[in-house]
Amino acid sequence: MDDTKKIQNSADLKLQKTLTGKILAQHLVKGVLIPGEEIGIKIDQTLTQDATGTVAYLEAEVLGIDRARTELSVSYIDHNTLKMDFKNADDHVYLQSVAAKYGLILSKAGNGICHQVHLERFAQPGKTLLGSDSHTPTAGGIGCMGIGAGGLDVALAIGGEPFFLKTPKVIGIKLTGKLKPMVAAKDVILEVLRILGVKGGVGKALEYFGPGVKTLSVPERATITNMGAETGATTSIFPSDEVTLEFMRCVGREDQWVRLEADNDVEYDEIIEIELDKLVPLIAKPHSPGDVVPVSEVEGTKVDQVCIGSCTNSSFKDLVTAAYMLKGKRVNPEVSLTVSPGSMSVYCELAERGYLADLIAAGARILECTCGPCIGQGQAPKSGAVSVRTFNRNFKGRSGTADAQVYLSSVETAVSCALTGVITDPRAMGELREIPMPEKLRMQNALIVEPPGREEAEKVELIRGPNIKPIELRGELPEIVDGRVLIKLEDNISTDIIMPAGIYLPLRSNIPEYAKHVFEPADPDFYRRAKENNGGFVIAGENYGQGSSREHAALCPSYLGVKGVIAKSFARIHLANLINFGIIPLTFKNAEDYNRIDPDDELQIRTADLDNGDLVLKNLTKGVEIPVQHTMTSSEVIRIKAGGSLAYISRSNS
Ligand code: MIC
Ligand code: SF4
Repeated sequence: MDDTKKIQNSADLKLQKTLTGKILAQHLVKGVLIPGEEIGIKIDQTLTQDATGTVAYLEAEVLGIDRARTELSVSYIDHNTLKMDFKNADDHVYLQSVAAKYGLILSKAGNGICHQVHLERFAQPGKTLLGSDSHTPTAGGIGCMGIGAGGLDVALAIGGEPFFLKTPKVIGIKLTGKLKPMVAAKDVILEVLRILGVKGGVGKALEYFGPGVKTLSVPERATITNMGAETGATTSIFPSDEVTLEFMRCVGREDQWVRLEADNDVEYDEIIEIELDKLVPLIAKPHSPGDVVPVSEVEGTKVDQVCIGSCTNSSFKDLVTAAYMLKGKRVNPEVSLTVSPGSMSVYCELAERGYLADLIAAGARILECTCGPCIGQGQAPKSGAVSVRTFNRNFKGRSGTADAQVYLSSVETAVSCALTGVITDPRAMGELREIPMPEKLRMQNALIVEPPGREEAEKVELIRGPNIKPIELRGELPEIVDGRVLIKLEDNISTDIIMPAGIYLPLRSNIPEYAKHVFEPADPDFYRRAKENNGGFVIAGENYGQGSSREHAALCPSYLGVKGVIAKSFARIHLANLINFGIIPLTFKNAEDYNRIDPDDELQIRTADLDNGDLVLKNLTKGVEIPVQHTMTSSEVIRIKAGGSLAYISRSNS
């Protein structure tokens, strides 16, 4: 055996003792499990949501996919539910027709937030789940490997193709002790974010272990795995144990339970230890989920708005916690409090047990079971407002108000703020009674539509309203790729800056219209300049494209002719999306070369040079050559030269 092989085998063995490695190994169809190496894995389940789903299914049409080949695929409608005009309504009808034709389960608007519903009804320990939403790792709370991806990757997985990813390193997060009263699972993940920051998880999986694990219920674990996405991690996962079994019994799926955990002699690439009993209530300050401090540090700040819900904190336990704290009290008159239940099952249970009445009587405004304010769909704060939210993202402007100050906290902290009108450490509010979990959470089926059988499905016509425009394919790269620098950006640019959501969500299935808003929060003139220059380049700092999985953040710039992004580093999902839509992703070999490029400079690279990982970027304006590199595999280089994966696959199929 040669040396490289020996090293490979030992890396392989080490990884396979982790829970992450075990699930990857069971699903491996291509490559070797060595951190950093590309592998292909079989996907058991997929999920899409409407804001990414319409385009994913339009792409599935381009790819000629006719029927889901997964064990289970679900299409959720939970982001764009307000239907201010025909656009969203048309999208919903399209999604319903797609679900019937392709054999997908449809979760209609009002049924709940995709990750909450998936956790309750479908996620299974040991399975792989690919979702066109960055918070798909929520399913890790039940021991299911959830990974977020662009819609094209999900469409391919629906068609039975493997999903390709770089094998992650595994960080073991050891939990010891038990949380003190008024300290919540949300504080655990805020602590992880305080330690790792918003890019510390890139290329890694976060795997929880240790004696503290059994003190956390599945929904609490899911809060933690959900927000692991904010570290940039590929996935986050908890073992499947008796607590998992108890949850699966509660939702009527105990037959799907299997025990899963890492081996006793597991060796993680890195270990972070969190003593649960030492944790204090934490809060992420504006405008980054990674800017975490103890609540006590910002105590007394006046609060205008509190929002409870989102895929991070909308479980039965979360909302009963809110109801207990609010019962018989009154929300501070200067605060507007909203509550969005995570699923219809949670909502009904709250109603049946009287908790809903407690929330309403205290002055909480109950919103639909959807993403709502989290994605800027309503409840935009007043100008300059302070909003405390139990959500996972507080990027500037995401709430719909550019100068709002959004803080992220646990339900306990958020309710304390709603009652007092200022940021308050929840421990000052007294102790919370033990929350009684229902023995059974009755699943509500009124808004779930099962697909018809194959024969019926063949007769289904896809219904496309006038706002749904076909996806255009990009042409092959010319020999020389050149153009102007259209914009130069700093570190940690989120997809909310590249392709804002909020009021523009109804344009998700209309790329020509949506593209008019590319980079609008950073530079409202970008669209005009991109058009005038016939595209060009984007220069960025570290962690470019952090946040959502929305492929529109690549698809729309690609539509405007953006040719390449040269950054200090990229976020995982966005990098894949750039390749899918033909935008060349390059990084500086020397980070300080970022300073050798200015807006409007004329840049040039040779397409043939992409065959090497290292290449030269010419800055023709400044007369300098800048060494840059890429991490694309040889097959990704072929695809980018063809105008991106979508263009490549669809031309190869025809
Ligand atoms: C988000 O939280 O940013 C979203 C909206 O859920 C996105 C998906 C999208 O943009 O549609 C995500 O997290 O991937
Ligand atoms: Fe919806 Fe917010 Fe969760 Fe994204 S983060 S899926 S917008 S609730």
